[in-house]
Amino acid sequence: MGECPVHNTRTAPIGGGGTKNRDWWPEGLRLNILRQHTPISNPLSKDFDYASAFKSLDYDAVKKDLHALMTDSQEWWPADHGHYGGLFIRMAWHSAGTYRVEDGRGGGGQGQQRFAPLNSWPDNVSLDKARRLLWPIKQKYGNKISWADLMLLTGNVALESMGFKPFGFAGGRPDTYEADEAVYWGGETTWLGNDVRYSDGKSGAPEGSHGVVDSDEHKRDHKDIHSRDLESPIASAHMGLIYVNPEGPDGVPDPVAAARDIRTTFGRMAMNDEETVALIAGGHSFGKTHGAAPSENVGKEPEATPMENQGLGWQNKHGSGKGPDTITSGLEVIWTKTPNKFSMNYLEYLFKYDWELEKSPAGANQWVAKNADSFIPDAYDSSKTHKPRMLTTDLSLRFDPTYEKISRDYLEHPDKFADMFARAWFKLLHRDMGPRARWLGPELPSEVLIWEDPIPPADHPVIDESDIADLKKEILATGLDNTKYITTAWASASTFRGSDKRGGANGARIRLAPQKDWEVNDKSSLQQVLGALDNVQQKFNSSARGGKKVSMADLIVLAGVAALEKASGASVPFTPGRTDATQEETDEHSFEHLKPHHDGFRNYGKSTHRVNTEFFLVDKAHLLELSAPEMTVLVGGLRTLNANWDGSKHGVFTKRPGQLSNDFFVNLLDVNTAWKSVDSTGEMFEGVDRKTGEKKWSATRYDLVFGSHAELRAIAEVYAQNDGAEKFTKDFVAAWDKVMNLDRFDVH
Ligand code: HEB
Repeated sequence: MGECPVHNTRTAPIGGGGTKNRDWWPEGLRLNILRQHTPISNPLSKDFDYASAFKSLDYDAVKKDLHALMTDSQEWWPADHGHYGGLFIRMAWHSAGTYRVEDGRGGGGQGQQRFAPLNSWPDNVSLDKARRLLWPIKQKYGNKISWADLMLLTGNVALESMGFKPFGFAGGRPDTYEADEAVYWGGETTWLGNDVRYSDGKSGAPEGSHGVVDSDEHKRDHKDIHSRDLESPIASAHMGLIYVNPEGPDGVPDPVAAARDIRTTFGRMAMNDEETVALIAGGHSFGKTHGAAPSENVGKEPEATPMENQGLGWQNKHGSGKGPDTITSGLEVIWTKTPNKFSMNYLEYLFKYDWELEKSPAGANQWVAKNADSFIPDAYDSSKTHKPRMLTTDLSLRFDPTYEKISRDYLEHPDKFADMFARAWFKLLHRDMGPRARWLGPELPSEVLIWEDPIPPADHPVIDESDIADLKKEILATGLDNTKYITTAWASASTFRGSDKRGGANGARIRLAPQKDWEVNDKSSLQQVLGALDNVQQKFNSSARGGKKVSMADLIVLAGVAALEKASGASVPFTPGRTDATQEETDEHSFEHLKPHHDGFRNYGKSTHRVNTEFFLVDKAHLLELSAPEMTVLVGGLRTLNANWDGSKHGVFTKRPGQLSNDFFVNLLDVNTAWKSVDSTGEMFEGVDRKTGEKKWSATRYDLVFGSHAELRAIAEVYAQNDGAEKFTKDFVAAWDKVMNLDRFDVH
């Protein structure tokens, strides 16, 4: 009986095994994120529609089963204080809490907590048990409720079950069936590392953090705490954590420095100070933490645990390995006297007691109430009690001056606290769902929230085929350079991000701040387009057309369609029905996160010290839910349409700019052109005739990657071939139409 040798696919002589391109050329551009979540990885049939399946769900029955489960303690994983509520709230919060507003990725919308790396993150210890406890309910209701919805709904029901009234709930999150490779979680190669995400390499708290905090001693101003730059778009302080280290920055138990990290990370999740305090205080009004013994007792995470454990990781050798012997975070804290019932205890105790640093049984930094009686019930042994305890990050809510004001206000105004917690929790769970058109179920709140990026319903009949034909004529008769209609339509629609379903052409927010002022939208040309379309709109809307009106959002897209038809000779589909949002319906600050810093489709932006230009193109294509061929055909076509953001000629490899053609591909792949880099940064290139040396073209990395990258070149060849022109036009029009309608959840 020998030891099992080390097996891994790096060396395995099997399909998919061996040293791969990623190993040979770790710096190479990979297109893999454009190939995810295709029907090939989805076991449900192609015509399965989650929205209709959810509508047929007996929602009340699921909720009833969830309520029953809360107190149905299972021998294999017993419930603390006889209630699973705390565990389930943490599961839902960790599911949704990976969301970050900067790129809209992460979040609970795909049920990704089931897959690596999230299923195995050090912050997600024991949540494998929470999901397994839910399996009988998932099994019972099948495809009518996704894991993504079920996990979040369970968090909501947990709150209800413990006496807190949530703001509402919406279903409508279809599951994915493979690990999402698109999210940048950080560049670190060790769990809990943070050596890459802070540019200045700074970590932790200032010197001299001490062991006792009372009302004044520990209070310091923000300016005493050095800032540290968390790289974008990350929203957590360590690899493998949802937000921050509970013991304090890099383990240093300093509540004020911890507040700084909380503010940064929760801010990245789109939460302000009021929401942040409400979430932490509300969340930690329930449940307990688990650190019965040192973490050496704990085995491998789910992804690496031996097969016989069936995906249940972190096998615990300490005592029974469960119940009172559970080791999750390594901290051992019960915040309130009624961990399975909502109360104001958390905020009360936070201010009532002075706090003394201690070590948990697992050796982690935590705080115990000085001079307090021991009155908090043990989770399992009714003869035992505990003193109130807190995490370093809990004390942040008192010792950070701004958080303190908010916390005291909540303590004095329980209704305000409850209202803010309910709203922030709802936002947490729904932030990445996109517009209300995607929200399903009987528990939608009627109040419209600004972070929904609301779009008003149409208050007039929608334009029909003959209106559309007339409007196209009117648009083309304005005499404006058609290219401007194409870039504006693109600018309007391409803010969409499939990650959190924000942005897009609907609402015509390109007329509004901040979008109208973005550099990439070339203000003067945008204003010309909007002015011209305004005239068309006024004329149409004041004519007697049976009350029909055309929105600016529709007109912007239609102008792109008309211009493209003229430039291509092809007919381009158009789906009307968009409406216009107002400035009041637009959260300027939040919209700023949609601002493109790079848009390779319009040849905008270049390399940063961490990322090469062409990688940004793939990133953007992913947010636009494009495949590699769609990305390719769009870039090539837009170049011939002369649609660069600043009107430059880079990549415009054609003698007939403004006309849609496959010239970009034909000329890029022409072997008679020799390319050379013409700037020190490697961003700009010049193509010359090999024989005469005459300059033919100029190009950026966005352009040349379609000839240099072997897989993109293979696609480019298809469009450059003699039999490629017709296919090119057809594919371009289809991809264009797809982008224009990405946000039309109202029609598809
Ligand atoms: Fe929390 C728990 C941390 C926030 C809810 N938390 C917990 C813990 C920790 C933490 C460490 C423990 C785990 C174990 O089991 O051991 N948090 C934390 C932090 C933060 C938080 C650091 C930031 C600052 N939370 C939070 C929020 C929420 C929560 C926001 C919601 C809303 N948590 C929670 C709960 C719990 C916890 C419910 C309990 C669990 C149980 O009971 O199991």
